[in-house]
Amino acid sequence: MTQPIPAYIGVGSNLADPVRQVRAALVALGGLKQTRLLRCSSLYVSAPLGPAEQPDYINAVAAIATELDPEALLTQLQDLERAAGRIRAPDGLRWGPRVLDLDLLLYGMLRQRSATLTLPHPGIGQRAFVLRPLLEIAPDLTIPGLSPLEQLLQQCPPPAARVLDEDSH
Ligand code: ROI
Repeated sequence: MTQPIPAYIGVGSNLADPVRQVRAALVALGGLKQTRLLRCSSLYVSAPLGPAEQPDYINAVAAIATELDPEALLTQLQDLERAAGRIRAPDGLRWGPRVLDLDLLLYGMLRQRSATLTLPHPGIGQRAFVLRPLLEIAPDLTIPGLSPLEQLLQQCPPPAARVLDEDSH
């Protein structure tokens, strides 16, 4: 039996009722094989990073413990994206709106760079919509190769991220 590895998943949506999409994705992560859901952040709202002519995003981060290897976990995440109706855009439409985005942010302390998967996720240190929820559920986490979370967040460029007022949904 392999030892479960703690991993962090970034969840994002700005189409087709994003709050519902993100909540459903957090539940779905708990249902992945050989995987346990440890913690979920609050939901956060942020303006789009990338082209501005798209709706605001809802983001969250989940902590899981998984016996899947990183590539198998990535495949499972892509299956969930597809099940939610995500269509991978051709290259020209990079950074366009999406129904569901599941990013493998961290897999234990693993650092790797392959054609399919870079860990830690590139951009993790410059995105408030990842750092804020991560700080909420894992304040003491160290990202291999990067400064402490709090410091990264202070230096973070826009867009900012704020907690969603759950009462208004
Ligand atoms: N912008 C925000 N605010 N949140 C996201 O999750 C997000 N995801 C993306 C791009 C298009 C880069 N912009 C985003 O993939």
